[in-house]
Amino acid sequence: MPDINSIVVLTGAGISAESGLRTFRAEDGLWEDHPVEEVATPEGFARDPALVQRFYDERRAQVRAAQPNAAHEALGRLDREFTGELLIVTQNIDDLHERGGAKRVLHMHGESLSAWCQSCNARHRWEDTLGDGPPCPSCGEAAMRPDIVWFGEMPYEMEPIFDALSACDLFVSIGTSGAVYPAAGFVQQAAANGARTLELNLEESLGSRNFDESRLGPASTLVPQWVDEVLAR
Ligand code: BV8
Repeated sequence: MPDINSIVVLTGAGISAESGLRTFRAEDGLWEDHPVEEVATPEGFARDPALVQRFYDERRAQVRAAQPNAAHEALGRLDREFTGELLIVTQNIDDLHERGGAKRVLHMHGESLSAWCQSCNARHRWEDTLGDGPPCPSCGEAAMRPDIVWFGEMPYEMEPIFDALSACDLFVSIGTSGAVYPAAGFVQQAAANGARTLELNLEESLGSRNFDESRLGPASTLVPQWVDEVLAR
């Protein structure tokens, strides 16, 4: 197999499922009888800010109570020991990659533990609730929203992500259904630039046919195995 000098890993909710954090499409995809796609939008926030703040306050508390699992820790080991280029692009808003030891992580859909002031545009690490309208530490206004990329909003860090996809020789997708763009299109972008593509997922996804290889099973088993393979080369 050709040398591996540059890896891009894309992760989705499935990598955090075994840490007890709910995925989007496993259950009925509803929250308080609202479709998540409706809650996770600027329109949903404008229509009912208290409902959307409650949704994210609850998930922020769940993120803080969750622990990284063997898959997050294996990617932390890869980050420490792989001497080539590595970028972990996550669609997840939890901080389990960081707590699992990974450093080269980009949160393309924002972060649960970050608050974004709509009055002065400052962003703050935030571990508590936002629903009660706390004052922004920078400007004092009660105008902070979750620092999350909602449907219809531009994902973060797209330029460094596209650069990494153009340069990588291996693209690995872990725990994502391939339902949401532009993340779901990354595999084609990497393949078009000559990268090999590998999917590690519990079940076949919407994008499985786009991968050179698909391994089905829980991330906590598949990811440590794959990291061992890469580091043994
Ligand atoms: C954009 C943050 C424009 C929120 C999320 C019409 C109008 C407007 C936009 C669109 C439109 N039609 C299409 C679009 C684009 C839209 C989109 O793709 N919609 C979909 C619904 C069709 N995308 C956007 O709006 C994006 N922005 O397009 O901007 C633009 C773009 C470029 C340039 C200019 C303008 C923004 C999308 C971001 C939305 N925010 N999250 C929050 O977290 O609350 S999306 C959310 O769902 C997640 O972040 C994630 O990205 C996404 C998909 O979820 P997954 O992570 O894949 O989780 P899922 O449950 O689906 O799957 C889990 C998988 O894990 C399963 O396959 C399962 O088998 C597996 N699994 C389960 N357990 C395990 C496991 N695998 C391994 N081990 C296990 N134990």
